[in-house]
Amino acid sequence: MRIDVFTLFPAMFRGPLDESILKRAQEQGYLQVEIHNIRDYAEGKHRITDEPPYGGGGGMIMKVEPIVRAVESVLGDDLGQIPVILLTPQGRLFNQEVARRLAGYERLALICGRYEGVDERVRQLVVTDEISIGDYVLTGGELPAMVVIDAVTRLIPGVLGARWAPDDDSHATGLLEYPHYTRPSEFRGLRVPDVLLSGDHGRIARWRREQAIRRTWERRPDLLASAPLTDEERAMIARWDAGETSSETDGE
Ligand code: 9D3
Repeated sequence: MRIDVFTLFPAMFRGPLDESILKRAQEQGYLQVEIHNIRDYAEGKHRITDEPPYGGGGGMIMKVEPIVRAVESVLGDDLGQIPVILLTPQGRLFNQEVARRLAGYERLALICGRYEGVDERVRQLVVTDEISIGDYVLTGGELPAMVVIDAVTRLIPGVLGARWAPDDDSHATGLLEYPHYTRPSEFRGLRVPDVLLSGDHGRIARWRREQAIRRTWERRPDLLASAPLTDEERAMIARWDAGETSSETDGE
């Protein structure tokens, strides 16, 4: 996949893209990220990229010409075939389903909003989708663009290695993860649950499943409505809802 990023702060992308899985995905040819400085497409002695809004109101607005010139010159004839995504607080909320959809494209373009936002004509001329990563206020679209790149890249077949199926992870099963442990088996008096040392893979799988459901019930009950659960599992949740304590269900 090739991702073209349009930003006023290209240096922000260096660190995250040059480490770990994103770095390896680029080295191995699964991912190509091209960072474009919108300022390079601004004209005039001062290469101005933002101006105060018509009608007043304070703050600054990103000018239309540099952004449209940048996107048109990089995408060329492919404009119209490639999703051009504006990162903005006004966008649709990003989630795993959106990540999976975007991972199906061979190319994406991401425009990072800054200041109070972009001139509305950017939307009319080049933007096909708008994404927000959540209901909190950031300083611009750069960190959100990195979030999108990260979430999409790990879904590209081969990036996580053949042994790892990304659909095993929590937001794909619809549940939070069960508790994980590794050596040592005891640390400061805290023991790893015996079941995990038992070697009984059937029991381990049942314990993990129940823990995942329990954790989701405690922390993210909203996820349970759409999680794929058996009738038996729904009955177990109903007992928890009815006020049964965990000590009553923990003992075997
Ligand atoms: C007073 C109205 N503000 C909107 C909440 C103005 C405003 C604040 C922050 C306009 C832009 C920004 C910068 N944020 C982004 O560009 C942004 C963002 C975010 O702030 N939260 C979650 N996702 C995103 S994607 C882009």
